[in-house]
Amino acid sequence: TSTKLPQWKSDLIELALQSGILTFGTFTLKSNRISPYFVNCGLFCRGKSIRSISEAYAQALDTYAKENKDWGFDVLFGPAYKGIPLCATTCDKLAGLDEKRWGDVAYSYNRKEVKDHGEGGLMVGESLKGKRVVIIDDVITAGTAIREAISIIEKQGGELVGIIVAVDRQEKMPSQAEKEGKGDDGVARGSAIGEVSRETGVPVMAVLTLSDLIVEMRKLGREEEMKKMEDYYAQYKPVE
Ligand code: OMP
Repeated sequence: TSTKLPQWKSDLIELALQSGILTFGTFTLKSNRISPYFVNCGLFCRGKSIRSISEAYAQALDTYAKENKDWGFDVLFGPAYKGIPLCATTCDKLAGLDEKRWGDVAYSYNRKEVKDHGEGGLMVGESLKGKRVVIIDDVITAGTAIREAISIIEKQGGELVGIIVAVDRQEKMPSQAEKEGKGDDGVARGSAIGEVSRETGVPVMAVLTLSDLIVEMRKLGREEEMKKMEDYYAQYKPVE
């Protein structure tokens, strides 16, 4: 982790620091792991920050599509709640990048509670049935949240073709014992992102990785926090 980041990544990480999106302390994660840093994408809530992150997602998707000519998608699915503004704003940015190519891509999200009146149901926005769907989500750690989103797409009859997150924390899969709250077993395992990609056969893209965050923290001279991130990375580092 000694490489230089492109300017847009540095800018995005600095914005995340200023906005409290990337914070430091002691955080218990969904996976029960205790992390010295946390990424709260719900705080991409000001005009300039939601604009930056949605532009970054759109750029990443557009770049992937240019590099893989037979790849494309019809719907950007943002799992509730944090995926909701992300799918809508990224859809808008895609249309802005290339309306001919992306202008008909729609967004969709689920409700956490099924609505029993009006149009009813679990889903809002474009139907997923028979569509090529990309999941847009905030952070991937152990892959649990992404798996829930995948199962919604399956139930709705969509075809998953890709996954994109803002931050890949670059962590290994949890063991069964760890899932049950018994702590890390210290055994080497593959990455959450790699495992999800292998299981589904679709690309899992990330705008930023933990390595990127560490590089930027070093550049900013925030040695203490950088060291804690490096130690955490060493503990949960995946093997490929
Ligand atoms: P997994 O389900 O273990 O992949 O964890 C990802 C989810 O945890 C995200 O969708 C978030 O809800 C939450 N999370 C963050 O938002 N930021 C973090 O830095 C870490 C987590 C987390 O709990 O792992």
